[in-house]
Amino acid sequence: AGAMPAENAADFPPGFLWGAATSAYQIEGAPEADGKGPSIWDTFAHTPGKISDGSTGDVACDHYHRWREDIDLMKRLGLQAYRFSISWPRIFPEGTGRPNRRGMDFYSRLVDGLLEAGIQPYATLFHWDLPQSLQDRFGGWEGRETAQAFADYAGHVAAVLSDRVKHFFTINEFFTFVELGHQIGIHAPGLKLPPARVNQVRHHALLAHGLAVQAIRARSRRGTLVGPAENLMTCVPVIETPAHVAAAQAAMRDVNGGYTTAMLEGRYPPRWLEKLGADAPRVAADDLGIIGAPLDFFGANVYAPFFYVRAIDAEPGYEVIPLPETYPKFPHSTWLRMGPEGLYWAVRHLASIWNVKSIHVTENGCGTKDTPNAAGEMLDVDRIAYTRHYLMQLQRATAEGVPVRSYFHWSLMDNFEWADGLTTQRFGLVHVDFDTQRRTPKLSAEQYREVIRHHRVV
Ligand code: GBH
Repeated sequence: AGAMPAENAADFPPGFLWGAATSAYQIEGAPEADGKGPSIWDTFAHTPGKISDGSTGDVACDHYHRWREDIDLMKRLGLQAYRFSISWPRIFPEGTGRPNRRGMDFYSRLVDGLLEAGIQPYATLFHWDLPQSLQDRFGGWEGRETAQAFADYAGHVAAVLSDRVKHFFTINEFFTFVELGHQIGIHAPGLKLPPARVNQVRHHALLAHGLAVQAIRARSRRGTLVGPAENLMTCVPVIETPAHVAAAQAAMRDVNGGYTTAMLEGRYPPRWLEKLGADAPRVAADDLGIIGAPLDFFGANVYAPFFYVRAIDAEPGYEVIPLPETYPKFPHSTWLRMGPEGLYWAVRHLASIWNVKSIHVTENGCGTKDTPNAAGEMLDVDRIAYTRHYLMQLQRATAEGVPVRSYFHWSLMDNFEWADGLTTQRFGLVHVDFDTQRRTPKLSAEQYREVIRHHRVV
């Protein structure tokens, strides 16, 4: 027993919150209920050939009707917080105009149910399900009007919910819907625009975030907190010495130049603009001030690191090195790989480069197949190992004083994994049988419950 670690050495800080995350289109179903308008994801998923297994989000987890049962699931896991997203076309069926009371009531009931269960609600305002009408009328994010429409919607939601919801995330993962939706075309709206137009889309999305921060502050209760939920492209110093760490910081600011750096510095870094050249976006006089408005917190979705980085003498003082091949790729994903130290560096960089004072890990998790064994159990040891290793890195960060307030596992339950559909890979702690809607906690759910109970990695 003499060799046991100190009693509290592995603990997370007091008050650190444990949660799980989902998003509206991925779990709700009920695309026409209570006056909801169509979103670009309804349209995209119904376009033949876009979703690998031919599925859609028409039913998904049927959470719109089963939310009470799902809150019970959260209770059984011991969750202290739940991050969900609000479907914009449920609130404004055409993106603008008169709010749809019945759509809002759904989220109002959900929030009440969470609070009754002792679970803190964290609401994301945009997780990619843009009202189709905005796509049709303004060219979606190509139109500056969409940024203003988003702010009006965000302000309305905050006015209604901020008596009960304290944390609002503006936009989830700019990079994914901008690049995958408008450049590569594998996400809604499925466009392959030339660079100048993609850059304008990106700028409007950032502007939407900034305008929404203003609108939420103007219309919510005092004490309401707002920030983005962004997937950082995390640069890991190849060796942890001051020179390589500084090189990784410089690389970090450049590779995240179009998103995180713009929000946290209120400017596009010079090397980023240089790279865009003549394709740089049109930027109105006040835009970067709006985009760079001070935030209450930063939400980071972290799945894998992007690069290793080393210091070199030549300009720009750093060199990007591919990740080790021994950090395996997840077999059912094109992009997901192991790389736990990415979580440590993501949050450390936020605090050390940009002096962020409050960080939420808004997503972290992995996609697997999860076939039941003969006894019907899901022994998802890949998820267990993934979570353990990433949490050990997060714990190190908190022990060093990096101000991380919470961790949200992606995802509470298996759901509609965008272009991969319902069945190609599953991200849930809880298995969902999409024929019967039966929910079955996987072994990783038991692990996560014990993490929460012990407030340390298990
Ligand atoms: C998150 O994105 C999403 O927020 C969530 O909705 C989703 O279900 C979950 O993760 C699992 O996928 O195609 O090579 O350009 C995950 C992070 C980062 C994944 C960017 C897609 C693009 C890789 N995303 N990545 S590539």
